[in-house]
Amino acid sequence: MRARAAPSNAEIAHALREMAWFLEMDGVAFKPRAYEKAAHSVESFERPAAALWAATGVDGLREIPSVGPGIGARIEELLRTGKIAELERLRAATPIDAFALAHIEGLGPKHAKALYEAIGVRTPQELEAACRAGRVRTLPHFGARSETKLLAALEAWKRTSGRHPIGECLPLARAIEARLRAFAPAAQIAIAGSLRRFRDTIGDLDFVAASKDPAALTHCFATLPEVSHVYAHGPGKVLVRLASGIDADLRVVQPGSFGAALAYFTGSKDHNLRLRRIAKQKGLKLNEYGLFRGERAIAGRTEEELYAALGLPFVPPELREDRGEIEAALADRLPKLLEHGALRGDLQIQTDWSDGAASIEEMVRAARARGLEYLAITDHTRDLAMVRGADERKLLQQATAVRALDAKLRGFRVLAGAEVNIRKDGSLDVADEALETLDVVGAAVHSIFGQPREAATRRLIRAMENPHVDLLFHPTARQLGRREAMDLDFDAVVAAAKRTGTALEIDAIPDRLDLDDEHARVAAKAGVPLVIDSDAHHPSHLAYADELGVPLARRAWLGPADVLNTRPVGAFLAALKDGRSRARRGRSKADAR
Ligand code: DGT
Ligand code: CA
Ligand code: CA
Ligand code: ZN
Repeated sequence: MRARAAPSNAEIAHALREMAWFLEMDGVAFKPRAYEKAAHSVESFERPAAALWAATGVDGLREIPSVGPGIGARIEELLRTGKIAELERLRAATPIDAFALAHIEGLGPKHAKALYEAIGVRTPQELEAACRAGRVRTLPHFGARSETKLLAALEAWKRTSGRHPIGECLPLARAIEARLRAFAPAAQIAIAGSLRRFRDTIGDLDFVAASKDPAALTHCFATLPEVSHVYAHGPGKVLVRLASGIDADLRVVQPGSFGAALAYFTGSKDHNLRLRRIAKQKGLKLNEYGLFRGERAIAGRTEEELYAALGLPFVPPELREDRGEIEAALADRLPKLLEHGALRGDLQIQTDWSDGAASIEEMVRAARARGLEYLAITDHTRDLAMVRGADERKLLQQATAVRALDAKLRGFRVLAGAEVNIRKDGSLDVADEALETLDVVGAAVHSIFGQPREAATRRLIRAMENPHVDLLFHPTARQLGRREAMDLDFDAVVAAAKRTGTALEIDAIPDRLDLDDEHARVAAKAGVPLVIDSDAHHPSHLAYADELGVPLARRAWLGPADVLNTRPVGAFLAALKDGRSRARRGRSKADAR
């Protein structure tokens, strides 16, 4: 038996979100939004809420933005008792799987309640059955159309459920890795599997270790505070479930096999298969213990040694998907990939002028502390009134504030920008005259995601044809595990980006990761420039660009030359200007026709 681990910030945020959902279901005013906001800031708060509370009680919790006395008391209750009584009561009153249903795109809390009360739907599975039986279309406020939409949303949910967004897995895995290291400083320990390859969703966490005392290490792993259940515990192998609902396994091998085990459990399976075939052609045998000629191991201590013995250069984990990397390695033509630390600027930043948590100054300070050289402030515009999106007047006012700050800074540039909304027909929510005055204009879709392919494609192309638009932000508008990418003729989008000199964004905020690796690779292959942004709404979010965006770009085979914000600010702005004049030439040609 082990004492209950204190709820992590992620678990607290989870409970607060569920509160928000249930309260909204009951039609309570204002409170749901307050819980939602608090959940967001708890999640992104640097220090564990449990530690704040342990140090200074409920007052300590109020250091977290958006946590007032009411919500602070709820968090304290959760920390003290492991439960929130009101949440338990709400759950009991409407016994539905709120968390799963909340992940169905287009199904709000009120709809979920109506479905439960009318036909007893409690889970996504029951919802699907009801839709298929045609029972949803007969309900008031639901029609045949919403039934079709719900079925599509359920398909999207099924495709990703059981997999976990990388943004959730990476901090968790790193924390576990650090615990194992602290426990066994002499051992070699590594994260493997899809997480080491930086796939955007992760089935389970894989750890590989080499140690002279495997039993001690497997025991440490099985008794980690994050573990809620041990499926299997053998010599050199442990499979567990973590409290967060994610499975994890650890293999421990002898030091002479560490590289071979790491390569094997990093995968992907397809990449491994190709390696084994190459070994076979050389009369060798490859497995998780090493590369063998007969009984004798000829490599296995490190991955480098293993690839070299196969006659290959080292293949970076992000490329190991059998998407051409084996052929490239055989020809010694692996791409020179973007490296961590290569990004000099960040072009999508929200501040407290719209839905960001911090001021322009605070975001700039945090960016400098990270070693960035420039930042574009791109708050939301008019159509996003809910988050106080700016009209032309407010935009110009903000641009003036940005430029005043910029004039005071030495060795850092802050650029005036905006994240303008792309309307249904591809027009923008801000007049050209106002955009003209900005340094960086990103355009993005924030609503009406379900258009047919042709209309959606035309919509993005029209937005890019505006000569003031420099960047297309989160181009497919997907949300990981929640909303599918828009149905687009992506080749046509890429061609238009090229023609209009528009850069496409890799938005590295964990719930988007948009473009994804495959789309980004297509764009770069076509010669379209990319940018990698954090989409930060909080100073701590600035880390996403390097932490998740760079590996994603590596999975897309991108090098530094493919990414505009690896350039110093002068060269970056020159590239945008060049893009604008290209779009203008395109436009005047169209006018002449
Ligand atoms: P995931 O967990 O679904 O996100 O993806 P992975 O790649 O982490 O897959 P996982 O956890 O099933 O296994 C980790 C690695 O172990 C996998 O990438 C390759 C290796 N592996 C597992 N099972 C097999 C197998 O049957 N054959 C081969 N060649 N490799 C395997
Ligand atoms: Ca895995
Ligand atoms: Ca696994
Ligand atoms: Zn935003």
